[in-house]
Amino acid sequence: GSGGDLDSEFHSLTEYLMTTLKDQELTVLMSQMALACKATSRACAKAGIANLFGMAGDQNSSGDDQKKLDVLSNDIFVNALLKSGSCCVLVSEENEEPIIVPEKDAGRFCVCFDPLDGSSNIDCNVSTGTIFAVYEKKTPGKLGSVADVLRVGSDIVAAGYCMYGAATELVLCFKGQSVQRFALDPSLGEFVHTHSNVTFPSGGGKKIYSCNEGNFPYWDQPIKDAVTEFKAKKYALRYVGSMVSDVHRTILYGGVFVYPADSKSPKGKLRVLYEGFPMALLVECAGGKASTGMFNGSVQRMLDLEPTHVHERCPVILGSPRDVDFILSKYN
Ligand code: AHM
Ligand code: MG
Repeated sequence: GSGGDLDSEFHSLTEYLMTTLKDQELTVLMSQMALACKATSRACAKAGIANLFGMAGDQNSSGDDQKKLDVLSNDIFVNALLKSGSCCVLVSEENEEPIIVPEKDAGRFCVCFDPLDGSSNIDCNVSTGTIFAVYEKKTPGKLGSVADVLRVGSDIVAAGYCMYGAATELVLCFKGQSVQRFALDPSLGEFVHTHSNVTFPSGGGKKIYSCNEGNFPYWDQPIKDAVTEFKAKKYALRYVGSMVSDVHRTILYGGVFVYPADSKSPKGKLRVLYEGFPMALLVECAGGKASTGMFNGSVQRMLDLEPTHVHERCPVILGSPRDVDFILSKYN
């Protein structure tokens, strides 16, 4: 709309889903995802007041301490997705075992998600986010199985993240379509469509590298060489430590995000199903590249991996082709 404080024309997420998807079950699923994102956004914003900071006294599947907000947001997503009637398998970072949806509530889709990623940032009010990937069931019958989610990343039909930052933003990509941005208007309670066809800046964008450089001593020589050369080329280092924020900035400003394998964690830190894959799909749809770097003896496109376990990890190198190719050239 034009002029004034209040617009008279809105383009909402709901409108986008209903006019572009032509798939009622997927539309319902995405609406429930968006609702869960709004509820999680509200929970994060109120955490200090509602005394949600701190531990819930439990551990998650990776053995990390679980925070109250982690538990709450996981419940929010699991409940919203179960009720959607469009899911048959749910894989959450917070649940050791995949949730197989009972037949009476089951639908065609499988969702892998990290309900509140970057949880080490919660207590100091730094941005966190939700990351998710959606697959269509491939095994016969109504009941889903783990085989429906242990497959190559290029099978993903929809991926996205929601960032709980100064503003809450939802970034989405449906298979074969471009990346879309939506911002939560809290007074409207709606995600408003702000940008279509989101792409990396041409030429690679700002010269930024993003990694936990404290791990430098544990990296392989090619990663060390690449990062040392970034410094020599006067790149800026930007690292939030929340994957959603670091990837969001990388897509919008350019540069590269790296969480490589290292001698402490030979498979890297990040999870294939609900961190590596969805971000790789979004980055590729935005014209970037996503690789594992050297992993199991070869440099692999991330979306070509075939995970064998729902909580499997993989090394991550993603960003503008300029910088990803530069890093990968160090392996030649
Ligand atoms: P989490 O799922 O336990 O929150 O861990 C994932 C997070 C990512 O958001 C981030 O990219 C990475 O861990 C940061 O790790 P580190 O603290 O080792 O730099
Ligand atoms: Mg995580």
